[in-house]
Amino acid sequence: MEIKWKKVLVVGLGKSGLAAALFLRHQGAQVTVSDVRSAEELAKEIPALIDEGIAVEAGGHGLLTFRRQDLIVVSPGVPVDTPELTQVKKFGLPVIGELELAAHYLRGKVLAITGSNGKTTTTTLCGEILQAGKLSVQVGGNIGVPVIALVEESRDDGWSVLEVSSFQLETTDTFHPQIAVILNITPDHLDRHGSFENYVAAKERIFARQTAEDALVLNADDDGTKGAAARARSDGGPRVFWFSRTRVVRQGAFVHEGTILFRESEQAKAEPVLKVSEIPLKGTHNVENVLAAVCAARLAGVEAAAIRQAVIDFRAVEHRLEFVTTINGVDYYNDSKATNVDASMKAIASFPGGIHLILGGKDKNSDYRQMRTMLTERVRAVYTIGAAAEKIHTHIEGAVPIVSAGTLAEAVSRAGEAARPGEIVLLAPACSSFDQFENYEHRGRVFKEAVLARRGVGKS
Ligand code: UMA
Repeated sequence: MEIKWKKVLVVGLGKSGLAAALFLRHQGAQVTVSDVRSAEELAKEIPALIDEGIAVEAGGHGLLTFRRQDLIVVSPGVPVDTPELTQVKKFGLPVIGELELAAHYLRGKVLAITGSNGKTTTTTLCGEILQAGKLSVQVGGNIGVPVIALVEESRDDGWSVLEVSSFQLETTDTFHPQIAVILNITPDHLDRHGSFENYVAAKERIFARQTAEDALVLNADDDGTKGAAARARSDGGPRVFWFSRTRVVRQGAFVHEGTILFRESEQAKAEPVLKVSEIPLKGTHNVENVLAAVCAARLAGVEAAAIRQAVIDFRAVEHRLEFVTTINGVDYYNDSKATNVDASMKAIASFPGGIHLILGGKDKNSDYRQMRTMLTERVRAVYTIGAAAEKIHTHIEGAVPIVSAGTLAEAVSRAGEAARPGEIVLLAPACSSFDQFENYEHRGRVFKEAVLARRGVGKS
């Protein structure tokens, strides 16, 4: 991709936009960034950009700014149907995402992981396993480090382990991972993609450029990913490997009599990797994440013994069913990354019962009625917060007692007071955080602070 002297607009000045703008500038492009936030809100970012000779349009997107470019690079959080983008696409102006830009420059091999849930844990785990296998590895993507920021350090003989979201995949064209993993597909981000079909289509772009030399790892226990196999195999697509918690698969990773095994091909003998009881993470969904990581890591060439040790040494990722502390016999768990209904249900299913559950935030056009049976069976009370509280109340009324808490601090306080020794207070909100917080990490930190502030409360 020849960028030198080209006029390039970067849309969105978050982590991805900032990294993309600086990268493009260093490649010799004439760069402008455009963001809907005001100059005051961008006060921290603007001076560094001006110093680099990057022009900034703050407080909104101007159609003229968009039309003057040779190329437009969009941040993942910017919808592709933003009016200015729709307009310029009509004139044939190329519009690509930050991941696509990075794909043109990234050296070495790529292991990319997508899915509605489990991406962050599986990506982190894969990174640690590849490292344990003595491979040169860097980890990034939706996990928090823009892929474009990995380009400089990437090596021809190294691996980039990338968490990739539907937002990032939607705007890719040449992105080509040697190993792609789809963990599961359940409804999420319907507000952005418009329909479940569009969301699935965005996720499936992960294997659009794969060839017979590449591998696609799919979840045999997940209805959402099954259709992908047929679509991937057509036209000389990748070899498909499966992982399953419940059945023996022809090629891939599976559980048999409490042991995780890997089989490279239908003809090969299955080799034991580790025992399910050795996995240090809670919940059956984490067994699936480990299975996916085992499969991907074996395909990348890591020996079974190194995989086993890395899994045993692995600890929960922050904000993913993270144990916070025990106060007066009550265990507090932070699953702020449970930003959709399916993730929240997986968190609930990790405990037998006695759960005081904090739900709510910014709704994503979700159906919370699916949770009713599980709430009745395992949850003592739900504490609602944020903008989605009323909708959640309507959807789950009658299934479980509901406390309208409003804020996270209030929810922690009410749940902490109600919970008896041996019970659980769980933040698994089933919504995104942007109504009350900067992001899910911020929400998780506020939760943990509120929990830790309860130490000493109720003690005589
Ligand atoms: N903006 C505009 N115009 C718009 C919309 C937004 O100018 O129409 C501006 C905002 O004012 C803001 C900037 O765009 O200044 C934000 O861009 P962004 O939302 O792409 O945020 P980044 O900081 O670049 O973070 C992105 C991912 N964010 C999203 O996909 C929403 C981060 O994933 C990711 O970690 C980061 O790139 C690095 O790769 C977060 C996320 O919530 C964790 N992801 C979703 C999820 O996991 O469910 C997909």
